[in-house]
Amino acid sequence: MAMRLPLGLRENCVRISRRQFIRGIAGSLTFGVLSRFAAALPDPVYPFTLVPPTVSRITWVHSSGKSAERYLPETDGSGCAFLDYDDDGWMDIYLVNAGRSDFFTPPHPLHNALYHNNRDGTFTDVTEKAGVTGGGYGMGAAVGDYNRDGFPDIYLTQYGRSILYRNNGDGTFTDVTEKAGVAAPGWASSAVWVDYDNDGNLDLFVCRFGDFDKAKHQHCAAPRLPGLEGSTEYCNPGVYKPMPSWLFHNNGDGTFTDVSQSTGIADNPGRAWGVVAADINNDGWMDLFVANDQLANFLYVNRAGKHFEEIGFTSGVAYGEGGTIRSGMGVDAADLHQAGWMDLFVTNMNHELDAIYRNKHDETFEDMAVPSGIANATKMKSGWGVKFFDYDNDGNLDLMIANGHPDDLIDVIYPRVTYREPPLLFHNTGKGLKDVSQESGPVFATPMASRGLALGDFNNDGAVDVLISNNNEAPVLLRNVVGAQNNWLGLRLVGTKSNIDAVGARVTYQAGDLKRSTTKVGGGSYLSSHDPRVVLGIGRRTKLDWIEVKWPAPSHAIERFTEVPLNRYITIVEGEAKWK
Ligand SMILES: [Ca+2]
Ligand SMILES: [Ca+2]
Ligand SMILES: [Ca+2]
Ligand SMILES: [Ca+2]
Repeated sequence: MAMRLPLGLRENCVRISRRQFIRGIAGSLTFGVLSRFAAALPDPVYPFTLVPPTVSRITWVHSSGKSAERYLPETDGSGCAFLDYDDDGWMDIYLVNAGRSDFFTPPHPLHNALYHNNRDGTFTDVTEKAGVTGGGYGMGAAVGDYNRDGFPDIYLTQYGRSILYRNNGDGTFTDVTEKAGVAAPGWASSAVWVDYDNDGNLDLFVCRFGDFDKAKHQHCAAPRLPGLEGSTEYCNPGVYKPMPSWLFHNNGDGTFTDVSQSTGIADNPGRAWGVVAADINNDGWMDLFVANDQLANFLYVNRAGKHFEEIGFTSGVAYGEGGTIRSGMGVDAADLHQAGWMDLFVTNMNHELDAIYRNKHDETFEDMAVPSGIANATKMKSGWGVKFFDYDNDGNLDLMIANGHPDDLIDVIYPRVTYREPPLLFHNTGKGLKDVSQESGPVFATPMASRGLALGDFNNDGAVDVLISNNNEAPVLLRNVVGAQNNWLGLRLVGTKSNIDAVGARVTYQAGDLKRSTTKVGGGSYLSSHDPRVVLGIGRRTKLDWIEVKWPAPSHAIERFTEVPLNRYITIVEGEAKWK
């Protein structure tokens, strides 16, 4: 298949090589000549550089099956994931494709892609051998070790029927969907693994979008504008009836029970796109924040593992300014303000503004989008994948958002909004988030039809890299080139009493004057899954005085470590009182 890189990135590859070329020349010149050279050609270090497919060997390209009828799923996928499927300590990559469905018959077989990390910056496609090709119209991936064997399993969400791939531990996977009972028939979007009832096993929450199939497809005529005569546009998702999401309880024996009804999840029909699991009220029970399209967002507060109370409206996270319904897509949660409470983020469409909700410690939130500058930066953009992470390892959480308008006719319909949009990068100055996209180089000036965004340190240098999946285009792998300039410690947390992936664990650390706390949330972003490791950044400080791991329920154990190394990954197994 021909490689279709987003247009701007072809140019960027050339620009990057030219800069590297100049660096090469400069290295061979005398110091005096070098300084004159440097003065003439300022060469800023941008935080992320594109790893082109010629280098990464990731040549897989997403095909959405775009049709003249403009069936809605065509423009909403697909997602991506970082996971270490062979447990060799190096993050591999999974990419989800569209495929056969009632509205789409691919002209040639489409498949998802599992890329093995060769530990030298290149990847090898091992999809066929691994047996994770998919086969339906794929949407997203949620990775979690549901059977606690040390090998991460993949839940592939699809339009039609989703698939649970159990990792066999030998480089292959088995489709165990039927036995497990997690098919979730309908249009599944994002999913998340989280232990909602604190029994130590990872349960599965699956977002469901509205009631759509080919027979229910609605025809939405494009506005009568020159060039669009007789065209169909992607309908506003609000035309499709909302449907409830699914919650599956992990029985611990390879099977799951659908508890959507008994836990109250089924009482709330939605058009769910993104989900993140985090304990928003610090009561030890993991809650769920769900973004809905053209509907109030849901905040499911977990009442002792028995019932989820949906408090989106009363908590202040359901709507935009003045009670407007927005097009929620991606979500994330983090203790941005270092107050010990989880704040929330939602990406929305152009003119709706993304939302950044500060936790007020009483099950209510305040949207800080305007005072934080998030509103201004996201005003004309349509956001999907989003994640908080400390990309420069200075100890302060930063933020990246993947963008792109869902309607491919929007450039004609609304001249100031574009179908392809560049991602946004926000740097945390210590006082707040600053939009640094403009000064962060070609990646953040390149329009893409982005959807998924996954975090993962693929080269194990402690600088967390980013994978962005684009609709009907090649994915984009971004290497972080600034994170390793600061000092860091990477943690792989392995739960024994608590869930093995340590979802919900909280790590507090001190390095001299710097004290920070970071929480392992479940999921977040859009249709995507992330490197399960936690990286603690300490800036230029040269020693970590101590780290403290608070394991999630049921143990709630707190373990403190004082003699820890820097600039490498270590593994901490719950209850072993030592790292390795
Ligand atoms: Ca690996
Ligand atoms: Ca497993
Ligand atoms: Ca809670
Ligand atoms: Ca930072």
